[in-house]
Amino acid sequence: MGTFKQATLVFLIKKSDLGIQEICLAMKKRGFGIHRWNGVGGKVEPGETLEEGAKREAFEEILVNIPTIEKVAELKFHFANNPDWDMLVHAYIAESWEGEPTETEEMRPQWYSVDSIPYDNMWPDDTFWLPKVIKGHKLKATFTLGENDKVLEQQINIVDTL
Ligand code: 6OG
Repeated sequence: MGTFKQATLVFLIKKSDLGIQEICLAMKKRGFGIHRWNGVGGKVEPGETLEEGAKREAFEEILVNIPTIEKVAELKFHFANNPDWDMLVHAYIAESWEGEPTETEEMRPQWYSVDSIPYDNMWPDDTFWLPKVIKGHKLKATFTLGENDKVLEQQINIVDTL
């Protein structure tokens, strides 16, 4: 097993009385996860908290300032063929922000209805855990990914608090 680097992942969301209706995904234009839709986020820098790192990345990647984020998942990813990539991802949602999500050199944001999330062009694990987050659950999950990022093993635990 490699060591688990810490990373963040943030989804802007629009809610109605019925729950989450829309989610802002961003197309990764370069680097790790290129050509996949995802939340915004990245590695945490020395001296910053997870939340500070999450907010910094949201500004760098889609130019929004986020006052408050809510943690919704802790995702442990083990890459069987590339243990160097192993990562513990802290995932958040944000219901309010300042500025419009804007394309940068790193990401191209787009709003999606929760009924038409482009799972075929996302990390293969997302199909297992993101629907639960959209339903309003919090969770801790572990995934092992193999060849072509295929999900080989998964365990998802719904939790009350994170
Ligand atoms: P940088 O290397 O760009 O940070 N990330 C994942 N996101 C999803 N949805 N599924 C995965 O399945 C992921 N693995 C990593 C966390 C990497 C960014 O990619 C996310 C970070 O936001 C394996 O700095």
